[in-house]
Amino acid sequence: MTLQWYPGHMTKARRELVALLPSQHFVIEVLDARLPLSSQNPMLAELRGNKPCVKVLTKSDLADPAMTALWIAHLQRETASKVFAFAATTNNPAYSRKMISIAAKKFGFVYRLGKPVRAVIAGVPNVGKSTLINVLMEHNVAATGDKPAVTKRQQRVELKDHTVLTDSPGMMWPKIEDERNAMRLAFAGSIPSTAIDFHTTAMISAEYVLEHYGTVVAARYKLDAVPDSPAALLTEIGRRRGGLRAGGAVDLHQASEIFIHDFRSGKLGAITLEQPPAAPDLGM
Ligand SMILES: Nc1nc2c(ncn2[C@@H]2O[C@H](COP(=O)(O)OP(=O)(O)OP(=O)(O)O)[C@@H](O)[C@H]2O)c(=O)[nH]1
Ligand SMILES: [Mg+2]
Repeated sequence: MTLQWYPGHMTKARRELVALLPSQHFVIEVLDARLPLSSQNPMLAELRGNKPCVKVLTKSDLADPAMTALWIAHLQRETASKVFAFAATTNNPAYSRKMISIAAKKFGFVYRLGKPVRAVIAGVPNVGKSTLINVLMEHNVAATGDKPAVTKRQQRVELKDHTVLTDSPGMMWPKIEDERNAMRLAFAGSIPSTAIDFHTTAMISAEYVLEHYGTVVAARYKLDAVPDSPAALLTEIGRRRGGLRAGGAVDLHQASEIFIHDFRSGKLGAITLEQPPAAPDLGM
């Protein structure tokens, strides 16, 4: 299944980001902590060039904490001094405020009278960019929502410490090369329901989830054993929750929707969909 979603407004979002970037001191790239690799927009990396970047792994309350720690270490190690990575959750807004401030100082940007530090918040749709700006502002200034493409245009705000932040619309790129990356983005909700096939998305994602979090999934659906295949899992979910079609067949579409929804909302458990490459052995 090929999955492409690059509506016209994203061309405009890209153009506006290109126009804004030269005036920005650094970029705040928001990544979904459950898929820190797949939620990296390669177009953004290209546009950002050498500009310092804070990588914020949002929704960390929904991700596997051990994996998040590995990802932070990986991002920090990979990209040295121009990147500062941390994990964020709306459960701990003070931590996000502190880390952004530390990052700006680490990059050497401090407020001088009349010369604010400027940063743009960017990333793929629905990862929590506008939520982050609300957290940093300490009150709601940007619309948020549990679906992609809520933010339609850039929005500039000024923090108490005079940092000027710009929220930007979620951006995809014209062609997602790796089908599995596309599938993870769909599973996590960065691609709208109208553009995805629920059953295929659930089947492909369930394979990884069963392999790495099988017992968590079995507990969630009160199964006696870990199902031995994605199809078996969806059938069990369908039997228990999705209802049956006329003739007794399981409604797999409905079961897929339940599985996807349970993952997105965290009901499935704290799950991360991809692992960072192993750390190099330093022989110590
Ligand atoms: N559980 C949890 N949900 C979060 C967190 N941060 C954001 N969300 C939810 O994620 C959804 C998307 O948040 P937004 O801030 O609208 O995402 P966005 O990146 O601005 O999305 P677009 O503007 O559409 O690109 C909302 O339902 C938020 O409540 C978090 O730390 N934990
Ligand atoms: Mg937004």
